[in-house]
Amino acid sequence: MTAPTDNLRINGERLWDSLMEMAKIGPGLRGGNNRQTLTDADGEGRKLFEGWCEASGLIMGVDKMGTMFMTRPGTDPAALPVYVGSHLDTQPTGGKFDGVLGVLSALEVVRSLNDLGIKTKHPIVVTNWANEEGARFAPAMLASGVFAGQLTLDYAYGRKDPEGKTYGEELKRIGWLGEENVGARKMHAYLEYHIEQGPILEAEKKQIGVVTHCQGLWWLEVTLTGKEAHTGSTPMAMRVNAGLAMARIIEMVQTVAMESQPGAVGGVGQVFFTPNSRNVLPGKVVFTIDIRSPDQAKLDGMRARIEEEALLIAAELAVGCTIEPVGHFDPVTFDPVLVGRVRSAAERLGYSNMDIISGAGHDACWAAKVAPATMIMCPCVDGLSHNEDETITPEWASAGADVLLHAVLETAEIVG
Ligand code: HGY
Ligand code: MN
Ligand code: MN
Repeated sequence: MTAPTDNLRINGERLWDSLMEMAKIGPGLRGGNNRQTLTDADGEGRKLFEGWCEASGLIMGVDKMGTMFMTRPGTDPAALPVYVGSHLDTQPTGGKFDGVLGVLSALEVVRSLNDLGIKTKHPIVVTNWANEEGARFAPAMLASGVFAGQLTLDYAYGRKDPEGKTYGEELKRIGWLGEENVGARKMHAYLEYHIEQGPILEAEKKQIGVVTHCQGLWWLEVTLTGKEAHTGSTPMAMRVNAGLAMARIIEMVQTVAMESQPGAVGGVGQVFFTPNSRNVLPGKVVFTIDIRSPDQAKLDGMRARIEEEALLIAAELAVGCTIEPVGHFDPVTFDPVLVGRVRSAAERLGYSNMDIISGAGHDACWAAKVAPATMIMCPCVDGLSHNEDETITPEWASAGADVLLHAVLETAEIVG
């Protein structure tokens, strides 16, 4: 017996056009995007998104972290809203779909409901979380972390980019400092659609990832203090070599991650040398270790071992070493009821699907602290993301958005 809504689909062409339109803002050097948080490009992307939402009859609210909440009213104003979204900010060499697919698919759900004249009991709020990436202002998921009460507004405002500009200053500068208190909004549920950013769905030939969990994360910022000296005239035995200590620590992180298999990753993506001159041994090296695992004990065990061994490595080279956690969340279990709705929607729509654990972190990880939350994923070509070559197909994009439409409808409750 099919329900009248079983055949509902979003408008895939309109979704793809919107994705390509947004991709024109903050272009990267190789076809991807560089629309980093609170840059002018971010501001431009926000304006485009705001205009589209206005044209769809949505009412905008912005909080003190700059997160955008675009509301489609429900029939029951007392009913808590269903929030649906992701992020429009990108990595410096980001792709066109990371985050953006989730925000614009949420808007496409609203556009489709408007086309079909469908009303829902609960309001639906299309959400663009500020600073999901944490590329310019660490940590990742900063705004959703404040929203979920895991980080303070003052801490967030004080976060600095590599040029020393603070989040608070830049938010004011681009004109997106909202008035709403962060976290004052209460959610009936939160759903996020996102590209997998890994190779599993494509390899398994599945169209939909039913996301049951997200692995936990530590970002450990290591500061090594060596002695600036001439790289030519300083004898090897006289060197206090912070660069060498960094290299040995990065090698150790790789070893710890490999010895913690299965279900563990570790690596370093960002390093700063001071004075960063070719013929000066660095006086200071600052780098961030990124370790993750879906297993709490394994994640914390990796952190403890890496901190202990890093201090030993530095001591052997007489290099000063401090380690500060600058990002963290525990492994997340998403809401089983919402996960079930995603799975049954994919089945009903005839989309191949499998349960999956998210390798990347998402705003849904913090939203899950304050409301029932879950995610939907689509494959990406070669599992590639955080790379300008990040690619999905229009068919993959639409399939996930169709599942999002059905999961949102079931959660927001169709009226009439
Ligand atoms: O780091 C992450 O997992 C996400 O891309 N911010
Ligand atoms: Mn993302
Ligand atoms: Mn990302």
